[in-house]
Amino acid sequence: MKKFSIAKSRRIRSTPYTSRIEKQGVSSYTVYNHMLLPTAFGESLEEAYYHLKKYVQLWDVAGERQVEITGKDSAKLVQLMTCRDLTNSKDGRCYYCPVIDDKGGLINDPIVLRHNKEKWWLSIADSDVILYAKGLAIGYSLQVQIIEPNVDIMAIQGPQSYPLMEKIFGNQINELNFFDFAYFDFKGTKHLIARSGWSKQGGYEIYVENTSSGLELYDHIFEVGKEYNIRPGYPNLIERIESALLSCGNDFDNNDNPLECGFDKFVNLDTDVEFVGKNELIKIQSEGINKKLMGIKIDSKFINVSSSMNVYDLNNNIIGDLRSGIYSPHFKKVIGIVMVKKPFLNFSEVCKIEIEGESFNGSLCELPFL
Ligand code: THG
Repeated sequence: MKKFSIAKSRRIRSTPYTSRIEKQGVSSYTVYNHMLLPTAFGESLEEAYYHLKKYVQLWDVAGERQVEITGKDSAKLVQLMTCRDLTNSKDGRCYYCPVIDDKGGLINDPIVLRHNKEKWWLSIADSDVILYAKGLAIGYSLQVQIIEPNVDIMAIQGPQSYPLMEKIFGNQINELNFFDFAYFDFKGTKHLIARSGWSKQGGYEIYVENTSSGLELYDHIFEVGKEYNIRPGYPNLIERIESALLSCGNDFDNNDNPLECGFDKFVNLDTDVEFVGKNELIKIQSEGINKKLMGIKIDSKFINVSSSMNVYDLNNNIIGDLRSGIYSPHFKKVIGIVMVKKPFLNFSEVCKIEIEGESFNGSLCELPFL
């Protein structure tokens, strides 16, 4: 596949770490929330995958922007946006929350951070959630302030992130459970650190609000991290598909609802909370879904997914569309995420897909793969 360079401009925002990663050899970018997100450092995706599973990486994921909602009605607005019941949510906790519209269609799948009842961050995937939040606040006459604060996340991912972060922040950091967050001191500046990240290899995310301290911390992490074989990295396509971490805009979009995407445990329809699209989701739940995200394993060594690819049965009926896929070293075949149409949800026969002009056999499976 031909490669193209990216034309930078103010619209495609750099991050505070861009100059750092460019010195460290970043070789390609994508754009996420109108911001640069690294996708390679000269090495192959597979090399980066093995490294991530064994050591530790620092990722510039500043593109995971925060929508900050504060004020008297902030809890009400956050709840209006998500089908996950946040009534019993706690300060200092993260919540993975589907954001949906009035038709039940997915808008985003942020991590919601509850600072307190009147201060929330939505750590968003790639869509303009802030505009939706502002529209709802206007429509419902809510007393809230909505901004995109200067918060730039660096993720520390991989098994060696634990000893590395302990060395830098002390053993108090070990008290963070998965999806907890708290503030930790680095040379006199407090940084919000959550135990989270877009991999299943363990780690943390540092929500940097003070850029100059953040850059000093960035350099310090690489200095201390030498001993743990740290490298600059980025969300890894192989690892995230093996782990079935869904990607908004790739695996689902506004034409899909959370029940079709396996977000059932984050869809709370039995409580009396008010959110946009609730009646629609109740209707969908009672009538049943028309399609569902599933896994696929394909007897191929390669695939390059840059748009939906049809998956067929042996009679050339379209079973569904493949939305992400990559060769998996673990399964020794291509694995992917497919939106399967209703008649085929229990399909257990051989299916087919065309990759670069050649037909390959595959089989559907439930998610997650592992
Ligand atoms: N970290 C932060 N912000 C983000 C992401 C992130 N914003 C964009 C994007 N990633 C949002 N999407 C996800 C998807 C999955 C998870 C987090 C963010 C995730 N899921 C766990 C899982 O599926 O096992 C846990 C979900 C749960 O059980 O609560 O971590 O990565 N800051």
